[in-house]
Amino acid sequence: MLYDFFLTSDFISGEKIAKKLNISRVAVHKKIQNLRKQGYVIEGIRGKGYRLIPRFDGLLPLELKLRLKTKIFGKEIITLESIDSTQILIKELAEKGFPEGTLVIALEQTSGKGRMNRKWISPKGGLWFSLLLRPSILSKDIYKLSLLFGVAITISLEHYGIKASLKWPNDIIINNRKLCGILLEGDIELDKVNFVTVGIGINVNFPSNILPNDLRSSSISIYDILGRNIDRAELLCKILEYSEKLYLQAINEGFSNIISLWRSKSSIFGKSIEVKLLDKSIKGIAIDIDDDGSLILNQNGKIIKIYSGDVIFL
Ligand code: BT5
Repeated sequence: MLYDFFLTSDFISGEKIAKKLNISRVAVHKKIQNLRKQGYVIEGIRGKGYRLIPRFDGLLPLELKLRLKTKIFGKEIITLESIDSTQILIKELAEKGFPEGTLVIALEQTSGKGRMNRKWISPKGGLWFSLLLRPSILSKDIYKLSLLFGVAITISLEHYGIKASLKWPNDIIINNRKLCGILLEGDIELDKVNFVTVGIGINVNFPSNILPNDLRSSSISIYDILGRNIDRAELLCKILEYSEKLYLQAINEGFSNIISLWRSKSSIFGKSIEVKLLDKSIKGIAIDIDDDGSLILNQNGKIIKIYSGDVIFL
């Protein structure tokens, strides 16, 4: 593949490329124009050859596809410089019939979405993406998928020496500050799951103090923790690889391993918490998550199960 030649930062002559690919110089030129049309910046200097100018931090489709060791996740990749929300585009693609594993990445989002129409602030430097799934599972199992992705992201972060923990239902936190949010949206008819879109936002290469004032004390970024930028493409590949592994396992064998991995990576148990539901809030001690993914709470001796809500540590 032509792109392989550009994986080093050196110039490579058109002649060399033509010889290696066994094509004409004109064909090389055409292929280069084609890559440029896809958003790659390829410098061409007479007498020296061509050189790729890294622009999207390795997040362009061809670069990712070369690194990604997955079968399904990332089958189709679309990378955009800016978008309102990757969740909106992935839903449109799902409705058009794009395959399971389609991935939309944006370098920034101007209108990122959280749950219940809340905003997700998505400046440049973060990792903002949405993945399309067409799982053959029952609709009641859908939200266990957000536990699955939480586990996969937490394991991926360990590779950088980052010990994050999972906060039910969908947050990844460090020192009680939010590093990552997961948004799962399903298209369901009766009990049939047509598709699920998984939106993941991780604060990576920016200090969290650039976020709006009201988020500064409640958010954290990888940059805050490590004091340096990391290769977002590498992190994304790890997340996709781990999550695909867990996903295939869940589809074939059920979610029991994911639930127990989630338990081992959560810091919520034994803590006094308040769970905000739509119309009320409940205080109690978090005991466990059930095999169906719900939160088990001890409210003054009464054991209750909660299926959705926001947890605040007291
Ligand atoms: C979530 O919602 O945590 C899900 C966030 C999913 C974002 C991804 S990015 C790619 C994809 N495309 C999208 O448009 N969305 C997904 P929720 O649990 O409702 O949390 C939202 C709350 O988190 C907000 O109300 C803020 O308080 C806080 N928040 C917003 N932006 C943040 C950020 N960058 N870092 C930490 N906290 C943030």
